[in-house]
Amino acid sequence: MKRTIHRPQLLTRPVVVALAAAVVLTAGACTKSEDEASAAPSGSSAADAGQQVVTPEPGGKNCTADAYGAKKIDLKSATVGFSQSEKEANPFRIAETKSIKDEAGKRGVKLLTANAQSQFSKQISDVQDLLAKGADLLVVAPLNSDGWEPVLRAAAAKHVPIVTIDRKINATACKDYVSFIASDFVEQGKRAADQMIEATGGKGEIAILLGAAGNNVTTERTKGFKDRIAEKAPGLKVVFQQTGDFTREKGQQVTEQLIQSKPGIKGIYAENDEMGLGAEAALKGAGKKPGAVKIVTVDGTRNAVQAIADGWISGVIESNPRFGPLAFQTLEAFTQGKPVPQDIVIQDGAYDAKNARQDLGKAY
Ligand code: GZL
Repeated sequence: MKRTIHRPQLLTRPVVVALAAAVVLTAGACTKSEDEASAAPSGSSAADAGQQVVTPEPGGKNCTADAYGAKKIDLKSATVGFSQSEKEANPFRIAETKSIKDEAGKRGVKLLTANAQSQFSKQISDVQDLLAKGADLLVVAPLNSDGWEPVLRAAAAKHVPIVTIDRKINATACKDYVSFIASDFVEQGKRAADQMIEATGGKGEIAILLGAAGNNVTTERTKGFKDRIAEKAPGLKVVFQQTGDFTREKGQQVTEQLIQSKPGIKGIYAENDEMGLGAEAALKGAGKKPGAVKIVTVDGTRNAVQAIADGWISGVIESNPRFGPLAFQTLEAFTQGKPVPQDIVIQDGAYDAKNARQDLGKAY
């Protein structure tokens, strides 16, 4: 699916959840006006609260409860099951889970939660368990893209609709799942490449700390980055790439190996902040000074944005994990019989030396 995305200014976003709601709700010719659909938190724009902004996709396909074969449900009296993929050691996951819980609480919706602790087999059994406990609707943050068939069959047998957030599952929209809400990860990779080109002057040897294998985020962030480098800075050569599994510990270990084998490395593209912070620790341990090796990462966690202010990281592309409002708006519209977009692409900001200090409060 072609994903078009606006390139937002550095975190100066248009508003917000009302737009998002309009996109989600008006897809079904909703009767609410934009400002009724979902107001930003009182006293501030949702952008200040870091809520997700949707990139309208007028030509996108929709899904309705009838087409999906879902039974009529009143969200207010329903039980929603949330399956989280990775352990809550990564601020991305902490913020993501908090956003889902906060939105359920705001709406007074009963929420059952499970965390797979980064083990795919556990995520499969977690979802089966949520179904057994009576979940009427599921929100799933998948660890992997493949292997979901058993869960999809079990949910379909119980007519339990699934909304997927963050990572994509290889299945059929509006049959196996209702809607997929996520960032544009190829675009994130391209924007990270732009920051790397700026930081390095477009010449020299660079390395990639790859995310975990088996999911679209890693493949798409890698593709976006490499395509952009090839297009804009052929003088930058990727001479090393290895997975750091999206963890700080592995990111540090791999970087320690990297600087042994490639002492002249000029830049490191870490496919998430945690690995980027691991790389920083490795460089510190090797006696390097801040900025000696240019680090660019993706997520937008507080620690990484602070590391920009401290000179260790050159740039961070945001990957906004606050899926709660959009996920529940999608469930609400869907259970009211309104068509919802099968693909909802959110916009992400970015941080660099120019805005890190002033926008630190928007990081998570
Ligand atoms: C991206 C998400 C990634 C984060 C990592 O949306 O799937 O998984 O970038 C996390 O921090 O491990």
